[in-house]
Amino acid sequence: MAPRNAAENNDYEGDHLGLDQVEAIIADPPTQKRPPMKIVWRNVVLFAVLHLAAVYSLFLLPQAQYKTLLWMAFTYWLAGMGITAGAHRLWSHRSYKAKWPLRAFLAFCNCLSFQNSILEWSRDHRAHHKFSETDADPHNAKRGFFFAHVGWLLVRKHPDVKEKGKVLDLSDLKNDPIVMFQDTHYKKLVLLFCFLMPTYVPVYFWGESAFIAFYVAAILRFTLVLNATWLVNSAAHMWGQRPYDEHINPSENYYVAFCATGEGFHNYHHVFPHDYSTSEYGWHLNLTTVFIDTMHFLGLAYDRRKIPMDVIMKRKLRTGDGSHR
Ligand code: ST9
Ligand code: ZN
Ligand code: ZN
Repeated sequence: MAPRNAAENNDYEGDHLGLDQVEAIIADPPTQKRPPMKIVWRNVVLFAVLHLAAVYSLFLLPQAQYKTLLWMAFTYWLAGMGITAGAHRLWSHRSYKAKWPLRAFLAFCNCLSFQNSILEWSRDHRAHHKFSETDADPHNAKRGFFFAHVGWLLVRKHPDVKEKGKVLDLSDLKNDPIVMFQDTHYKKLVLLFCFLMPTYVPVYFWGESAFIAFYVAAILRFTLVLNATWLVNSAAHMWGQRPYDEHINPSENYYVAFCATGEGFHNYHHVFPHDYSTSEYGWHLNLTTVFIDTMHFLGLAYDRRKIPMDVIMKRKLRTGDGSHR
């Protein structure tokens, strides 16, 4: 079955700001002064150590067996699918539906990425879209590249995130037993799948040293996936073309799309957040769409939502920057 027309049943958001957002801003305009930031030193230290260890891992790459390098690439892709096809396109946006074996697989992949549980990730991401680039957006890109990239994980959240975030409806996530199981057992699952499993496989199956396997397949791969994801919040909110809406900051950034398995078409995504391809196009620089389409072929994914061409064209002509006409 072809992808479903997401414009049917009024179930897609074609505008950057919904009516409820405009009303919220009028009722409570953003304040210019922000409360002082409360730095979470534990996170600062942990992320600094992680990145130093990742740099150290780069020097170990020449000593790693080629199978370990392939394994690292494969686990990068698995962790990526847990975020892009899982937490993002399936659970945050409901841009397609998945049968339980696929949801279980994506929840497992999501543990490899260690980016907070699906429930927490999706809550923050829904806030990011609903209150985009205001203080209620957890990684508000108006606060600069560093804040949007990683700084937001090093400080307590702005009170608006918690206050305005209360209106978010998370009932669909709370009714998904796979999401709730992952949330309940999150720490153990992360230890097992983000760190132990990626280290154990190269040691057991092709005799790699545990030291190299840990640094390359766990630490370096984890740090690279984190930074590829963070680039969507930072670089893709700053640099690139804006063919769908020139009035918003999210941009079409092909470098980010490449690193983030298809998630760099961010101007399109903020205008049409319910499109399962997060892009006007299908498989172009978009391994995640290839994956979802393959799952659809296997009968595990269905009801993929796609914005019709005429809606996209009208929007480009009305609000785009002219770069894709
Ligand atoms: C990580 C996440 O890296 C990365 C996400 C990136 C998203 C990118 C999206 C782009 C599109 C997709 C691209 C994919 C590309 C993939 C490429 C792959 C190759 N709404 O959070 P707390 C309330 S994580 C409503 O503790 P603090 C709530 O009541 C890295 N309410 O705030 C909550 O209580 P509870 C690993 C909200 O204390 C309470 O506030 N993880 C919301 O200010 C407290 O929440 C870490 O390092 C909301 N949105 O602390 C952990 N938010 O939860 C880092 C909060 O009980 N995090 N509330 O319901 C922390 O340590 C803390 O969260 C903190 C803030 C210090 C940052
Ligand atoms: Zn965004
Ligand atoms: Zn999104």
